[in-house]
Amino acid sequence: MTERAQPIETAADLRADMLRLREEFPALHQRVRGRPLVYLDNAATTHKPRVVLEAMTRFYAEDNSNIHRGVHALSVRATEAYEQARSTVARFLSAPSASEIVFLRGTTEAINLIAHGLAHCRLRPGDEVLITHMEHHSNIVPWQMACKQSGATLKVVPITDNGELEHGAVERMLTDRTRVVSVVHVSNSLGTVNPVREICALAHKVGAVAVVDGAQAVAHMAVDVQEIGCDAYAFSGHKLMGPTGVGALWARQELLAELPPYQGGGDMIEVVTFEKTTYAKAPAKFEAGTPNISGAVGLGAAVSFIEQVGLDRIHAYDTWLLERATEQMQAIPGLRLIGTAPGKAAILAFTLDTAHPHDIGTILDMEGVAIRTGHHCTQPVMVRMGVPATARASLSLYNTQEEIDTLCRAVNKVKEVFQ
Ligand code: C6P
Repeated sequence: MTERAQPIETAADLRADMLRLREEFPALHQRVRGRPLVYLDNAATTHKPRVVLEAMTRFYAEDNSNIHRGVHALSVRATEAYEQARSTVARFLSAPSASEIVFLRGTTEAINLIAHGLAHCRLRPGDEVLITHMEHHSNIVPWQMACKQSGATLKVVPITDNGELEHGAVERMLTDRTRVVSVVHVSNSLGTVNPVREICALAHKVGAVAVVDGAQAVAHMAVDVQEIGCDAYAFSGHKLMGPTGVGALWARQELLAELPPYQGGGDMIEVVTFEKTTYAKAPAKFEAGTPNISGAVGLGAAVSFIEQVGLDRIHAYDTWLLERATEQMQAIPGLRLIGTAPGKAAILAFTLDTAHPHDIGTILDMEGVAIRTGHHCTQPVMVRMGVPATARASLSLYNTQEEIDTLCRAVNKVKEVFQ
């Protein structure tokens, strides 16, 4: 059988298709403060397509039951739906096995689990944990806690003025005492895309565990954990068009086997007596209690939605929109973009010479434009960049060129007000 050639999609086709997809997101079609909503706070959380909302409603309407516990039909269906979502997430990350996917509350809980576990089983006084200056607090504080508990030292890779890791710094800072390297894939406050593949290879040269915070990456680029070569990868469902309160940790089988359980309770055990308890194998070992079943189902639907759209196409559209937004924003006098690394993701953090970021956010809100302002849970980045806070517009596949125009018009309005 001869293979039919796929028609080549033009940039205009891609834009038209993304515009069609926008129709799938009910929350986008509303007025805020009398104006059409322009939602540019996607790094904080994304809106949900109809398929995700429907999958969760259908789960509650038809299958609702606890999992791994019942022999009745609904429990079997609920278990199947939950485990199917695990397989979907494994495929999405190109993980070797679904049993390496642990469902948790999100990135924060995933990094806490790893840090807590490594503090117990690997870290000793004098060991070192290497992170970077652009980490989200959820990839700083758990390691500080782990270091405090174990006597290890936290070391921080410096960043440049444009928001990149200092050239050669990771290699320079690794020592034979480095046990963990934990790095953000895409910075939420700078947009920088870190060379995680190279960093993981360097970490492995000194025998360190390589952890990647993928919270901002998964919605914007194809992630293949085997290709990256990390030992653990964490992400949150809600930044990927899935529900809040659910996310996933992928970690190598051997690492999951070595880590102690994070919490004790139902479904994570083999045998319990008052003298001794033996634990189930991963992932059950890390999923004590009734998990967020409908959340996992919703996450599975979100991942399938993203896969169907195609991350290569999403990336191409993101890049197009980011280029336009960057060009337009750079033309606004007194606007400083914070984070200008080459190849950055679709996150535009900025300050204005005349207005505080919170004032920018407030005036933009009056125009129906939703952005985030503040330190974005990356206080060290603010200190490094010499700003108290930034305003941040973060893009998603459903944003349009017209919305970028509205953003820029609204920023100009802020300038007028604060002239
Ligand atoms: N960043 C932002 O507005 P949770 O809260 O667990 O879903 O994700 C935490 C997290 C971890 N790493 C990075 C790089 C992140 O961006 C986030 C969440 C949001 O930027 C809320 S602070």
